[in-house]
Amino acid sequence: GVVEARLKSMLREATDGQPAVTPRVGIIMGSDSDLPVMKDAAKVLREFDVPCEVRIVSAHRTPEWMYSYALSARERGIQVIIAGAGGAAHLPGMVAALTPLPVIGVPVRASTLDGLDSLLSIVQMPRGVPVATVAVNNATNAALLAVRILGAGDVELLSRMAQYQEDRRDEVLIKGEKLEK
Ligand code: RP5
Repeated sequence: GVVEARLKSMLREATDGQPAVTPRVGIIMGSDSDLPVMKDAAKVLREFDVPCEVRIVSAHRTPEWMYSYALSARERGIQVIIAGAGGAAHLPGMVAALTPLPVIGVPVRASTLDGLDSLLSIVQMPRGVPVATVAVNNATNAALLAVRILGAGDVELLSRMAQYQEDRRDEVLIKGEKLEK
């Protein structure tokens, strides 16, 4: 039926549908309702000229697709995965269990419990299967961390990160100066 066809096309996408530029970062999230938060990660990566792909991958609603995505990410050239989810946020941990790639988890604040549920679901991983967890809704930091990870083997990217930090510092200093006047 319709669902099977959709599932098949999604699974195919994980292996065939390669974009022209090989994405280095995979941004995935449990639901399209996570997109308003997770789009910040794509924005930061664009600023750093790091090619990424954005996909809805649900650990609970599309487990086969999650499995296929995580297992194929490495051979498709993905180097870091950013995974956002809310509530019973199992996606980042399950993906980390399936791939040797670094996984950064973004706890998304769901409608109840203020995101504490998401945070604890993502951060409390068992020894041996790490997920680098950022603050609730902080997809920006997830992308910045991905840039730093990639920067460890990419001098050009690391100097861009140093420049980014200088720019942030200058912003604060300029604001401080304005206050003093
Ligand atoms: C999680 O459940 C998603 O990551 C999302 O944060 C939350 C709610 O999803 P929807 O019911 O809005 O699709 O799986």
